[in-house]
Amino acid sequence: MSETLPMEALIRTSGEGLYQIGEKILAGERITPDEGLALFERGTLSLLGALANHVREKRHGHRTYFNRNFHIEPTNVCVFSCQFCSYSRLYAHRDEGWELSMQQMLDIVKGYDGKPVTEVHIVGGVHPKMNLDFFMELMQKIKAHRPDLHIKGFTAVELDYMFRKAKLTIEEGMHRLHEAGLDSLPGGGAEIFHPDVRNVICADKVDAEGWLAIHEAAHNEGMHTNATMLYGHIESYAHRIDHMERLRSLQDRTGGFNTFIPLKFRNKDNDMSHVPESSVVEDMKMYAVARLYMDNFPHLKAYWPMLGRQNAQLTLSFGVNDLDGTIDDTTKIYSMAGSEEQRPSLTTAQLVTLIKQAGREPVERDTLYHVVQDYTNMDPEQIQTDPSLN
Ligand code: V47
Ligand code: SF4
Repeated sequence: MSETLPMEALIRTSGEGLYQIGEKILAGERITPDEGLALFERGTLSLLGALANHVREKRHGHRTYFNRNFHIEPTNVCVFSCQFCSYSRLYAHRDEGWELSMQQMLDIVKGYDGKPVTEVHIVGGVHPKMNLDFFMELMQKIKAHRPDLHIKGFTAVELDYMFRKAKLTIEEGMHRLHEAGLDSLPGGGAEIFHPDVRNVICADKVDAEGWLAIHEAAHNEGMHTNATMLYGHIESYAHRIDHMERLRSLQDRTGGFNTFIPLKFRNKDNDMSHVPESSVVEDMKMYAVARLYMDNFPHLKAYWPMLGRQNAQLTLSFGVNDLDGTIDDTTKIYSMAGSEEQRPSLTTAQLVTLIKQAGREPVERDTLYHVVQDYTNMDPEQIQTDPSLN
């Protein structure tokens, strides 16, 4: 644990208003939307970092999670036209994109036979012809081949479209996919909930209420889900707080969220390329305030392919306790948006080293945060040379 005395000194000198907020956080009390806004507007990086680190260490010590997963992106053909998306192609231009067949996706899964991955993350564009029946069959076939593989799949945007096309209620659609083998939902499609921003950056897809209703239905079905926020473009701090407040309220009701994942907007080759990207200082403030505001979310994740591995390493001092996974994939959603990571993949040894260099303890988890293996006392060289670990 870090010492509290220097932090108390930091809080005492942080100025009118922030002092009380800091005291509240140290006492384990929830902060209000206005207090969250004050932290964004007036909190220095050192104050926010110290507070977020305090909360993180109180909850998780030095433990830093990652998992071993792979991604399948069924298609980048999409009926929607989000302004920030560098990856999708409209159906009329589908010859410029890709559409994987059932067999091609099963072959990707089979390519991991004998490898110690615990999760497949399935997410893609909203293809007008890939419907609920198609994806139910995919779930069933993946589970028939590898029953222990956790399937985390489909953003609320994909699900909203699928269920409406199948003329099913959210509850019925969710139940059918769950029965077919879907285990949990990733957090994508949330972007910024506030309509003033949403109507500009992704006007035509599911709105905030729809996104939240889908996650609530998944929670009621007994599934866990994640939540994201696309930050660092045209939104204000107040919009970020509004977004986090809606998620925090739903979590109070259901307790079904595992992880909050702020996603840094990247501006390459999309309709928002004129919008500058956020600075590293802004990124760290974002993670720190997320840790302080989202007090009922157990985990805060930095998705390293988007941030770059060095900045992801830095977030471990600003509240983050999860770095997603080894990933090992052909994920294009980020590389096409300008991420440094053109083909995101880290070996377990590289991820363990990254975490240890930040003075933290690397722990491999499964999707639901059960410990698979604790690497704290393992030498990265030993991991690198052990075939069962790579
Ligand atoms: O919703 C799209 C984002 C999300 C850009 O739950 C962009 O474990 C930045 O949600 N710049 C999909 N971001 C991916 C996602 C995700 C990723 C990793 C883990 C999990 C999880 C979920 O990607 C979209 C959108 O917010 N995105 N374009 C862009 N230019
Ligand atoms: Fe389609 Fe998702 Fe891209 Fe929006 S972000 S255009 S929903 S693939």
